[in-house]
Amino acid sequence: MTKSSLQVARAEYKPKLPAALIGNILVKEGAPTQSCAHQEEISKMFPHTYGFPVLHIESGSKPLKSSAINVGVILSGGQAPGGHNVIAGIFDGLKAMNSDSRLYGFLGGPSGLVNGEYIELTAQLIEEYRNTGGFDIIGSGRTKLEEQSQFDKGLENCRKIGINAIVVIGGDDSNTNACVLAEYYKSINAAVQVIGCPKTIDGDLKNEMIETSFGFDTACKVYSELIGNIERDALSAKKYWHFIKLMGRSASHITLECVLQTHPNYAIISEEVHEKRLTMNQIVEDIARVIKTRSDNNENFGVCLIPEGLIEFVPEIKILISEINDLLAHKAALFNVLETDDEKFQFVNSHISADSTKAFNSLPKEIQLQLLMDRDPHGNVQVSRIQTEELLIEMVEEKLKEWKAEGRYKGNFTALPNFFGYEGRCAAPSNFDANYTYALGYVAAVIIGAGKTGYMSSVRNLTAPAKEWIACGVPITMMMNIEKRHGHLKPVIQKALVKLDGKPFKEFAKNRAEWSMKTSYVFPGPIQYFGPNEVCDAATKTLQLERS
Ligand code: FBP
Repeated sequence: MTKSSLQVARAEYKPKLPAALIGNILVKEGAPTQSCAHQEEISKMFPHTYGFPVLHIESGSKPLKSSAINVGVILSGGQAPGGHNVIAGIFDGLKAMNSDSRLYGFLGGPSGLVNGEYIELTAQLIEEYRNTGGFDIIGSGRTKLEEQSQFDKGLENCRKIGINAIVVIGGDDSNTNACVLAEYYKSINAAVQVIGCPKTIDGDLKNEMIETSFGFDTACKVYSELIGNIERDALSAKKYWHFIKLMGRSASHITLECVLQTHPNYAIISEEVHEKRLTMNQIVEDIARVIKTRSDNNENFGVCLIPEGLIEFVPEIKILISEINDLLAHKAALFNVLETDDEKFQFVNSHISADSTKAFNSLPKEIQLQLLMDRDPHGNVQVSRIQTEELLIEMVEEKLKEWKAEGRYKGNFTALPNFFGYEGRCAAPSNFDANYTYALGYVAAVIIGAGKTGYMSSVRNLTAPAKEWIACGVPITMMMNIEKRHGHLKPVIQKALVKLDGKPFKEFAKNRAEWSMKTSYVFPGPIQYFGPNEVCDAATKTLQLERS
């Protein structure tokens, strides 16, 4: 493949490592840990991996050496900038401990482990991918690893290849599965370690020990650049309202971060919708109110940000989706033979509650069909395929028409829909993500070298310069609680939603009235890879505020 000039220059970038990972390394065990909730239940479910100590990785007095280890790496779920650098970090970390160690990549996500599809990740191959975006070195997939038969097949494949450790690079669900896999292998003395790495642009895998998931920084910077460009266009032309949906399947961290970077006129945060139990009609009225007030000031333009997960947080639609989920899960055979849209709508309407029927029939046909589309392998509605931005434009238009007829609104409303998601997931990692991911991979190798299993690689103190970052291994069970997922109680890593009493949301809440009326746009411009530190290396506003 032909390389762009930036790719060639970027390949030379040497990610900065925390000082503790350079030279002699010491792995120190802290005190035993507990899960963040439901300690009794979780400890019973994970008898072999529960309560492990945090591993503190510090500068030591002698080099960390290991026997030759063969490691298999899996990229799981949605792409996130920096995945290739995690792999480079694992590779360099393993080789630093023993030059005979080898790294393999399972192809196409977790299914590669089960089906025994893999390649060796050689120095030469990895060289081609350093500091690049994407997961294309081995590909990713969303196969759920949860059945014992899958674990057994995976083990058989590891034994055939001679693999002693697996690194799962994934989000909360994939790391939950990594923990279950670690527990199972330990319980049968399989001698295969399992380590996780926190990945997802959604930013919802974070807690006391994980300050952010990788990819969030770069993706938000890409979206903010695009939003800033649109804001400037809106300000120049003064004739459009831009409704921009942003990725983030459940939590609204991406939307909130982009709000803080670009100061749009309106933004919805799903967690607030949930907390205040706002109906679709209330959301629409509030957007229309801002449009009207701006229009009264002769400003018939603006920018409105919408998190893609919104639809699942609106109370009446949340109930509707859960009823449709149950219906599609339990009566799939009957539903799948229906041919026409009308047959499908009739079938749904005759199986859901009266309130949900009302909510379903209030939606335009396209959205109704989108709600009936296939679920992902984890049973989630594929919210990135639901055109919430179009839905809101249509509903706001209707509301403004009503107000016009009543003489309350005199402006012009022309809206354009946008969706930013895939534009950011494979961008070349920012300096922050390039450094962070390389360090996460290196830490994963050190944890493997220390002979541990059931841990997640963790790098903290992320608003400080990279050399001051703190490296550790965190027992995955420490992040677990019990949640109801698709009708069953399951041990899962707690998903971090936007906290309404957290500093990032409060910053938005403090300024939103002003940002909606005065045009206070900020234009962040494209990610810079070369130049002054304050331009190139800054962490997200979310991280800066959370750690301030
Ligand atoms: P992960 O949680 O696996 O990192 O994926 C996140 C995400 O990018 C969401 O923001 C989005 O809703 C989803 O993936 C889209 O998935 P797909 O590309 O499989 O349609």
